[in-house]
Amino acid sequence: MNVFWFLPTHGDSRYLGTSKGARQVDFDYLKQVAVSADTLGYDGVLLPTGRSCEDAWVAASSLIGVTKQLKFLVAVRPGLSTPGLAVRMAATFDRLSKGRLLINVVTGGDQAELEADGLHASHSERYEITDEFLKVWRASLSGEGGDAGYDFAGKHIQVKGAKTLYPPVQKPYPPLYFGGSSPAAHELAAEQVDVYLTWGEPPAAVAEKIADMRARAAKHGRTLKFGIRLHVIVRETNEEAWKAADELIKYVDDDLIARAQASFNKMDSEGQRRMAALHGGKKDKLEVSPNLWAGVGLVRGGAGTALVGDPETVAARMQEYADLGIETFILSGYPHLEESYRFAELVFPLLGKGRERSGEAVLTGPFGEVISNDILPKVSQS
Ligand code: FMN
Repeated sequence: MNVFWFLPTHGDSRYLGTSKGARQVDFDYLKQVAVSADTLGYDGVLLPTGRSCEDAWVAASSLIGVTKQLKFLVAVRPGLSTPGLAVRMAATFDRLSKGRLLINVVTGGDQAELEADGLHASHSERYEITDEFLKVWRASLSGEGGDAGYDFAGKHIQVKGAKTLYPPVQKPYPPLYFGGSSPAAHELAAEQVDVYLTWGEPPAAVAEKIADMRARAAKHGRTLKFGIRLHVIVRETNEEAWKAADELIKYVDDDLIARAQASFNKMDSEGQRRMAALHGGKKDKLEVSPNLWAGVGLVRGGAGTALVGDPETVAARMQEYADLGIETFILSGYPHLEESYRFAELVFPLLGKGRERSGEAVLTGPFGEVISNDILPKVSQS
């Protein structure tokens, strides 16, 4: 099981929908979250992309030097850059970080946002562009075309003699992750990506998606890996966890929910539509399957569900998804710094994760606050 955390480049807070308890997301804060994730033993961090975030590439690059093993899942938006530029950025990042880049291919589901960025294309055209972009991206990083370089003449993208003089560390290229729930997205992922990502839908819906993706991939003679993006609200008891979920949205009122949902409804993202359908814009029935809570999605676009419960419950729900074929869990909690610690402290031992458990960190001194010169903290058995 790979466990990733999330870098909150679009803001962070203790409560949703209010500036109360919010914090400045500047370099020092991102550095704290990244260093925490790295030292705690998370496998990687996801950086989102879009108008509402700091730029993912610049933010991730700034954090290479302060982290040691952490991988960066950085978004590429086909259509906003040429494949040649994207290839060079990826190869350089991978070289400078010594092989710590993962690519999240984000086609985008908000036409107005994309038009503001200069991309004028319908949902299906955007997937055509992504398809062509990835063909060029993969071929040129795989060295296709040899010394003469790679040529491609597509409907949207044409390149002549594409070459990568400074190749990435990971061969043939940093792994491609991808999320998208429309039929066009599934078809593209089946043919071209390495890891298919879904937002945190109930296990039965995730099982259907995985079955569909596996069947489509098989037609191309391929197999895929799978990942899920979820928030998590874990506390020592179930009761405390559900109380924390209520607290998280205590400043969210019906007016704010209606405005947020109206804004998300303008998008043409099938994934977003599926997220919104889970709660229907209402606060009264948010546990949409056991321990899966849709409260975050009332006012947050994209990933809108959280696993809620005590450590054993959360670990068991994760195992349920793992049994379906999910290998990578991309998690987050508010605020992201404290919750990265809380999750690692409470759930990593149950998952066999963490630096101490992997034998990477050898503890040579007392663990916990020393009580006096001759009394050390009791050694916990869990
Ligand atoms: N869309 C963004 O605009 N920015 C992101 O950072 C982003 N990250 C995503 C992460 C995950 C795990 C998933 C599943 C989706 C993400 N998306 C993001 C949305 C998809 O990339 C996709 O563009 C959108 O869902 C529209 O495609 P669809 O209609 O096929 O669902």
